[in-house]
Amino acid sequence: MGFKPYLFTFLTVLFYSITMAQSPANYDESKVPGINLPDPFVSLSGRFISSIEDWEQIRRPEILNLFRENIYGNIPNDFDEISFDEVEEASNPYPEKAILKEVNITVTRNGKSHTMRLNLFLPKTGNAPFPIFLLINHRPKPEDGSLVEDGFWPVSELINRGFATASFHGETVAPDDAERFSEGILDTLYPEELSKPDGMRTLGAWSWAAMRAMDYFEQSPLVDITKSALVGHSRGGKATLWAAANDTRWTVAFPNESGCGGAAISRRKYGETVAIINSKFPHWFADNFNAFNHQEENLPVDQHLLAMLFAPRSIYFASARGDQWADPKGEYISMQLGSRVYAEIYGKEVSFPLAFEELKEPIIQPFAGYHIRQGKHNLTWEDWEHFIEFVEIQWN
Ligand code: GTR
Repeated sequence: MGFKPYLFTFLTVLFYSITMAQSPANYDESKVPGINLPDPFVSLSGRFISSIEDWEQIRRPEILNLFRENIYGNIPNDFDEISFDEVEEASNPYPEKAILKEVNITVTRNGKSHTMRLNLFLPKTGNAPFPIFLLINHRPKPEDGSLVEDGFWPVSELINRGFATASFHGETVAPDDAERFSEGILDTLYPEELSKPDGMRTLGAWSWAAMRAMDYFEQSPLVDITKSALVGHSRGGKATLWAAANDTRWTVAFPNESGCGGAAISRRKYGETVAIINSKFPHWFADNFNAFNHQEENLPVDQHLLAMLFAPRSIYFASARGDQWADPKGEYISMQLGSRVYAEIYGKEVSFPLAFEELKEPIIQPFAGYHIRQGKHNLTWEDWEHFIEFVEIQWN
């Protein structure tokens, strides 16, 4: 057997990628590199952006496109047909106070179809149309067929407070699996995305699904989309950010503990890094994102710019003290910097004057908010309570 240089090169690269990706995460603030963030208010051609018109016509589309191309990939939005069919499969856990609608959303493109399931609860009392919270549920469907998970999707409490609420499971659109992720809408509806370096991957597919849910709400007389909030936890939080940055029909987004590739500033390299996430979850982001493994400083954007895409709608980030993997401080800084768009472009009073270390209470104000709670990485009723307080300020 002769010497095979290509095999040697392959093994060297493999070894290097594995060891580098496994280099331990940094949790030492003194080792966070000095960072130089892209300026939100200077366009790629060097134009200084200070008016709403320049922001909306030039800079916002430019930033959105940079995220698309380099990080999240496409969300193809063309299809031939969409239909909404109600089915009755699960039992309603709250028949006394809520109506359950199980909706099959079927999308057809080039003669092929995919059906996703949306579960919607509407209050039995009160007047339609109802404000809505949609949860992107990245967890597997419970085996016992139940729809609701205590705390994570607190349907009963949301109904008590007069909200409609819905969720879908990400796995029914794109499985959360590096081998099987295409066995959903990618293989069926958008196979050409698979060979593109900026092609849609799992997080993009979940974002696409949130848009199809919004298509349903938009035509429903029971849902008020001028009061619509998208919620997701962790990987679902990353998809929440990307979905609602693209789809301006959402009026508020709540990425909870979304961390790396979500709310946190990538250049801090604190906790999970771009190289770690791309090696553990190669199916989440566009292939182009790999170019920034260990080279976050070369990204043409950072996550504070994503927060800015919500203006003049509202955006709220949430962290947990026991979730250092997601870099809570990086999530907060991203909100502090991102919220500058409200003051500097839209002339609104929005500010986060406290340093991260000084935070004691949730910051709940018009347009932008943040909280950090005690405890571990999870989506809990405590998080939802603050989300409700926040929408009550935005929507009343
Ligand atoms: C972790 C991953 C995070 C986060 C989390 C989750 O393993 O590293 O980026 O998304 O999973 O989704 O709970």
